[in-house]
Amino acid sequence: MKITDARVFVGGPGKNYVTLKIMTDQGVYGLGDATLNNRETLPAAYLRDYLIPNLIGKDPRNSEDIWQFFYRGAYFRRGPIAMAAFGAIDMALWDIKAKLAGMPLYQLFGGKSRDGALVYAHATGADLDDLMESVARYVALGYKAVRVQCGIPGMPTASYAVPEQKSAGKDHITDFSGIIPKTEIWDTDRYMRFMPGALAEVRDRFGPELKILHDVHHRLLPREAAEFAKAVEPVGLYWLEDPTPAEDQSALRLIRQHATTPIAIGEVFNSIWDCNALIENELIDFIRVAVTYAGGITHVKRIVDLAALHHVRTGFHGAPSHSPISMAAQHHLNAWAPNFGIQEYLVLGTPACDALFPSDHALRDGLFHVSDAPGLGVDFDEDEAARYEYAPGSHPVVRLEDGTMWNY
Ligand code: CS2
Ligand code: MG
Repeated sequence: MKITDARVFVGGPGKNYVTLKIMTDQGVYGLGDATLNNRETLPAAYLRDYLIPNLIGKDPRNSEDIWQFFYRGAYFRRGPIAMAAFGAIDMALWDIKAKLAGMPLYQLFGGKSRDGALVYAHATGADLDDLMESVARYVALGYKAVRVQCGIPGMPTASYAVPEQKSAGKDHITDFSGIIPKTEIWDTDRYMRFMPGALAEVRDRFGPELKILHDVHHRLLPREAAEFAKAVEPVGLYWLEDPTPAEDQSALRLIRQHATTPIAIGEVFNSIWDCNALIENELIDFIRVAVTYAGGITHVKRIVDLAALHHVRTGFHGAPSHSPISMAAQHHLNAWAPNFGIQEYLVLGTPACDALFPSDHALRDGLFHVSDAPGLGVDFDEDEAARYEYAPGSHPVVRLEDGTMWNY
């Protein structure tokens, strides 16, 4: 069996999805997602200019050797651009393999460990009242877990994932449009004074059953993160996410020394080497890697298996930048993983997105039910794709009030 062609499509409804389609001489094709948020043209170029010419003629069933060929052959290893490009190829080859087997992908991992996989939604508000309405809306929709972000009184601008104005019942998605980044102003003291109490009020309002998550988004120093994690212990968070930048994996020791609040880290990681110390030293409770950013299914499965040895559960990233293709790959891993925790899930299901990526995956009562169709269980409509083109975007930048650059 041979790969005969592969094509890359950049674009989609409100997002620059980077979709890879790999064709074979047996007519079976596979789909992959190389969407690196706000740097989409880079993995697309890597695929078109370097990787696809080396794919043609290869046997698509040899997904491990192909992964090793690209990873070891790159010489300059790892990094989000390369691993997103490898990730798309890897997803597509697993899609082909499962289609050849006539099975949904999770069967090739070892079958189902659960029927429905727990997901969490994003609640947010410009202020506490606005946030409470947002949480109530998701609870009413049947979500059992909700991430909670709130505007901070006195903060000069809106903070991470918080609307400038009251959201008034609308979902808030960060505006990444334009190549020149918007600037957020951050003040840790105001955040530290307000946010623990806000989380406690959500707990008081919605009771002990609701799983409450919060994303610090890399904004605190390790000591501040330890203080915050201790302050919110009584809230009983499901997790505290990215409390401090985790390039310094050992910095997380300080949090563990002072608090029992569960810690989730990993969405910015692109290889097992970014998180092996966090996992092996049991400094985190959830690993947040994304199949696209971390080299695809083959590499993420290695991370999941390492995590399982150390009581670390999965909590795969699921921001709107991930197309239904990589989300499908994650849903299949979620169905299988013995150490599954939770899946971040922002409703992609707009009619335009469903038309571009038809699938019968389903969310019911806060649980995600993966498709039993062969392969990933998602397709790609090239006619629909022709309607979209690339639109440059950029993450906001964050500065402290004195102008010092900080972490977005
Ligand atoms: C966030 C992400 O979903 C999350 O947990 O951290 O949405 C993150 O802000 C974006 O992926 C950045 O591109
Ligand atoms: Mg996050």
